[in-house]
Amino acid sequence: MAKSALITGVTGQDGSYLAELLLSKGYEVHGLVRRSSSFNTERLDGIYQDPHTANRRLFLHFGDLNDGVTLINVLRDINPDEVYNLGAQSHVRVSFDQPVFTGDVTGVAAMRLLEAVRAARVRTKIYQASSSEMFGATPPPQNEETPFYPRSPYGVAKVYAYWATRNYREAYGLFAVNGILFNHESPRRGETFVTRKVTRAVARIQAGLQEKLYMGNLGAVRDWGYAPEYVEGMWRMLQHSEPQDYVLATNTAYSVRDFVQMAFDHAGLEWEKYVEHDERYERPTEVDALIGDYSKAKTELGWEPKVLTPELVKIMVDADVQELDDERAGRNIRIDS
Ligand code: NDP
Ligand code: GDR
Repeated sequence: MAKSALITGVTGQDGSYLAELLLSKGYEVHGLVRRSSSFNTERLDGIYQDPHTANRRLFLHFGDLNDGVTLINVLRDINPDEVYNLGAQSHVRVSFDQPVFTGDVTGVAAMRLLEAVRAARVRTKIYQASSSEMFGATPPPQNEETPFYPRSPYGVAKVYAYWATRNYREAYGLFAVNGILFNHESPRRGETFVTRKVTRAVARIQAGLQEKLYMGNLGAVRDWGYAPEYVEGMWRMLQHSEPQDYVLATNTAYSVRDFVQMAFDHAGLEWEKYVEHDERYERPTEVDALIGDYSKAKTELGWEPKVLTPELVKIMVDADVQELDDERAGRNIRIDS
């Protein structure tokens, strides 16, 4: 029989790529979707199946990570083999504006989901979307043994969710794992994260639609990989014989300034002419440098990144240029299939 999976955060960057991956592997895929006053399933357009389609394998359920009763009901109805908890308030800067809300949906909701699994009495494997932001101020390189030192309400919430996951693994013998993922990006990245903000601006400046790009701290160093490869790593963690926690990263380091320069260069533009500083994009406490050591995932899961940051920059700039061309030509299609 085909395996089934429930994905929270299915409408997000990673959720949409993971849904595609699991469908390609023959899974029946269920996604939790928040009710919204406008469509929020744009990233699923490529795989959406009308409810009247015969032999449908993608199912969307209204639900919210802050609503435990619905979580129990959905889990009981589906009885999934695998649950991927990708839902979160995932923006670090915004977590300083909405710290308690972020603590609830990004932190406590992981515990709510684990409890829902127990309450629904389903035997499922569980993936928790943990983050390199948990390492925060601890200097690189960071691996599974590196101590946590979060620097934002988001990071604090993710540490809570990480320990909830480990505790339920140890206390109840659940197959529950943490994927500690370093930044991963794609043409589907939310428009306010730094990579997409930059590549979108490059496309718009090149087209004469935008004059300036206002940025925060250009000195921060990040380890940027390619999202479709990271969702493959999530899946592999749940296929391993033992539940364990893994870092996924590229083990390379570029500053935000490097990223900006590469993106403008790719479009034949001089970045210094367009980029201005705006302190509103600074954070009260910053994470200076994240560089991941993924050797455990390489040895035990055979996982390795192929697309590194310079190629990622080109993929994202090209996609934003194409998207703008399509918009302007009235072709309302997404190009990052
Ligand atoms: P996105 O911000 O693109 O997606 C977040 C998803 O969570 C969206 O589907 C969103 O729904 C959903 N969501 C938000 N609040 C709730 C809620 N209360 N109930 C149910 N769903 C909710 O994130 P990414 O895809 O980039 O990341 C996926 C996960 O991985 C997140 O947990 C993130 O924190 C974590 N992570 C991401 C990394 C990265 O570099 N991308 C690195 C490490 C960890 P809606 O569309 O309605 O807003
Ligand atoms: P991050 O991603 O905080 O690493 O969290 P983001 O792209 O928001 O910031 C990366 C770095 O860029 C600096 N920066 C700016 N950031 C934004 N968003 N906007 C700006 O204008 C800007 N200028 C400079 C930031 O200060 C930071 O140093 C992401 C999220 O996906 C999390 O959910 C995930 O857990 C981590 O990656 C790993």
